[in-house]
Amino acid sequence: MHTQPEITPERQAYYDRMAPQHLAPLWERLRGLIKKEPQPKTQPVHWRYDDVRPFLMESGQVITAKEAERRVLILENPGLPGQSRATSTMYAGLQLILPGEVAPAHRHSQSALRFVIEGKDAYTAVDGEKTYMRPGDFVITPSWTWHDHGNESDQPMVWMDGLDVPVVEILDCQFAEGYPEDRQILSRPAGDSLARYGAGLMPVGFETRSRTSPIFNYPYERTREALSTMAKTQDWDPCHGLMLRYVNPVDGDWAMPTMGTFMQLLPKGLKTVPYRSTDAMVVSPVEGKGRTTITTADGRVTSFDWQARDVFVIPGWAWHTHEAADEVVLFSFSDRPVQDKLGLWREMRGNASSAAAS
Ligand code: GTQ
Repeated sequence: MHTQPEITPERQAYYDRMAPQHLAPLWERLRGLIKKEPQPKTQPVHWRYDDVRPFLMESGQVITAKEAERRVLILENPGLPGQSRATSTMYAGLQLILPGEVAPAHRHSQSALRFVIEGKDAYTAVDGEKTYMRPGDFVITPSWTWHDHGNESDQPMVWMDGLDVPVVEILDCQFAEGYPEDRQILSRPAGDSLARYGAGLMPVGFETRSRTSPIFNYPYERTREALSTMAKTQDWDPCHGLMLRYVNPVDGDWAMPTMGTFMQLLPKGLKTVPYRSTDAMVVSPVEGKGRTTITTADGRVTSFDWQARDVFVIPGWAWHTHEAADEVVLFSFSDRPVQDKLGLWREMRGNASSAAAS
C-alpha cells in the first residue's frame, strides 16, 4: 500500500468544487475504505451478572412487561455508544419477565435467540406453539414469526436476547407489526416441534422454505449430556476445548441463518491456545469460572474473570485465550453464518510466536 496523497490547496479546491455534485476522490479515502486488516469498533466488555441483576430487577418496578412491550436492558458495547449493539453486527440484551406478566405478541423480520439465564418455566410462544424454558436452553424466534413471552411460574425469569438487528438494518429490510391480542392463538401442544424434528427423526414428506431450524427450543439438558458424554474421550481441541455448534436438522446448516450459536466445554485447568476469527463473539458462561484474555488490534490486553450468568464480548480478529478454573461450559453467538455464506470468515490458530507477534 503506498502513502496517502498530499492534499495541496489546488486539490482541495477541486474537491470542494465537486462536492455539490455528490462526488468525492477515492484516492483520499482508499486507505479508510480498503483496510489491511479488520479494525473493529467493538471493544472487549464484561457484564457481571451480580452487577447487572439489581438494575434488571429494578426495571420490574419502573415499567411492566406489557407497557415496555419488551422489558430489556440493552447490553451496549462501549465502542458503539448509543447504537444498541453488543458487537458491530449483533444486538444483545437481558429481558425480565415477572410472575404473571406477558410480553405481548408481535413479529419482525429480525431473528431472535433467547438464552435462559435465571428462573424456570416461563414460556415463549412461537408460531402457535409454547415452549417452557430452563436455564441454559437456547430458544429461537425465527424471522417474521409471531412471538409472545409469559411467566406462569412464581419467580422472575431472565434471559439474554440476541438479535440480528444491525445486519437487518444495514440491508434496510426492517419490518415489524403487532398482533391484535397480547397472546397469539396456539395451534400445537408445548414441545411438539422438539418431538417432531429434534429426536434424530423427521416426519416423512416434511418440507420447509424456512432458513431457520424447525426446532425452537434446544434444551440444556440434552446439550449438557452431549458435552458430558463426548468429554469422556478427553479429545480436547487446543483452542476450543470441546465446541459444538447448534444445527438445523433439515440440512445441517446453522440453526439460524444470520446468527451462529455454540456450546463449549473446557475441562478444569485447560488454558487454550491463542485463537482469533473474524466474527465477534458474545459469550455467556453457563457453568464454572474462568478467565479470558483478549488482545485487540491496538495492542491492548484485557482480562475478564467471569463466572456463570455473566456476559462478555470478544471483538472480531482479536487474539484470545480462555483459562478454565473449574469445568466450564460457555454459550456463545456471532454472525458467523453470514460471514460463512459470503465467503469472508477467517480464523487463525496461534502458537506462542503468533500470539506474541499480534
Ligand atoms: O423479545 O421480541 O431484546 O423484539 C429486542 C427486541 C427482544 C423480543 C429484544 C425484541 C425482543
